[in-house]
Amino acid sequence: HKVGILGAPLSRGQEKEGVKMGPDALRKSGLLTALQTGGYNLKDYGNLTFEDEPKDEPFGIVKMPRTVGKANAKLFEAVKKVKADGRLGVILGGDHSLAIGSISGDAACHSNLCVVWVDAHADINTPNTTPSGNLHGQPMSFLLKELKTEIAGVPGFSWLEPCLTAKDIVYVGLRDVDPGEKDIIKKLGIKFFSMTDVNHMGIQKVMEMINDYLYSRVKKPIHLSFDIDGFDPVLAPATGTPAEGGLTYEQGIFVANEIHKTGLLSAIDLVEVNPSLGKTEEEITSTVNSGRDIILKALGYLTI
Ligand code: DIR
Ligand code: MN
Ligand code: MN
Ligand code: MN
Repeated sequence: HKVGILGAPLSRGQEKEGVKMGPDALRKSGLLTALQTGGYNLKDYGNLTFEDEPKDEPFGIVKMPRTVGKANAKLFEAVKKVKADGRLGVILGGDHSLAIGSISGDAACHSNLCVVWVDAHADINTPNTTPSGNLHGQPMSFLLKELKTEIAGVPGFSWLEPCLTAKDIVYVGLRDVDPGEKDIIKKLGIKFFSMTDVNHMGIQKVMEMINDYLYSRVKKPIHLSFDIDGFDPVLAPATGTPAEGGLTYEQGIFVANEIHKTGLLSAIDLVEVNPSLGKTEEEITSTVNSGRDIILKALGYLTI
């Protein structure tokens, strides 16, 4: 496999600075050496650098729109480059607003891209429904063609053309979804498997249904966008918005392995690892290593 690693220390999609240390923490976990030892053809594209835009006034209550927009434009170009080089993209975050640039860049090379979004949250608030104003709770609304009118006029995003339709995406692990998000998911008929669904039918059945729904009929490249808060906080506490009752280590690894087995993975985002929010060294290590293992599994790296 040809793999491209790209660090995206974006933090302005939410309010906890430490998430910009995510990429380096994941690098230090032995991710790259494992892949090299495993015989992968690896290229490290380094970490992008992002700067705050001057006078970045809120748009309505949406915070830092120009800064997040410009960072995503840069990431969009960088991911396009990784894909043009014929590599599977591994994007290390950074907060989840980076999915706007990452998925747009991936879709620019694969018009039929589909997305598996693992998260406690749906991240589909619009600038009109967002309760927090944080852009990491909104990336999906910037990516969906159906919601194009909802994001009109947000400064910093004039470069963006929505690349997905509602039927191209599936959620796994939802358990903290805002009322406005529920309305959108229902209205657009977006497929989701909440933690309640996972607990009732089992992760194996869930992945079978995702397979049937998304890519079994017509083979489509898959973008896996994995928010570390999809995991239970017992396992991954060092993250900005933890939510009780999440995926176990084994369930997360199962998701990653099922996606690997399709042979269709195009790129993976691993986001919201915030080392500064670990209360102990053990909490940091557990969070970072869980993220590292998701990436390794999705790439088919054998741990035995
Ligand atoms: C909440 C939290 N739905 C918001 N979102 C988070 O701010 O829109 N996304 N934490 O990861
Ligand atoms: Mn989340
Ligand atoms: Mn998220
Ligand atoms: Mn393989």
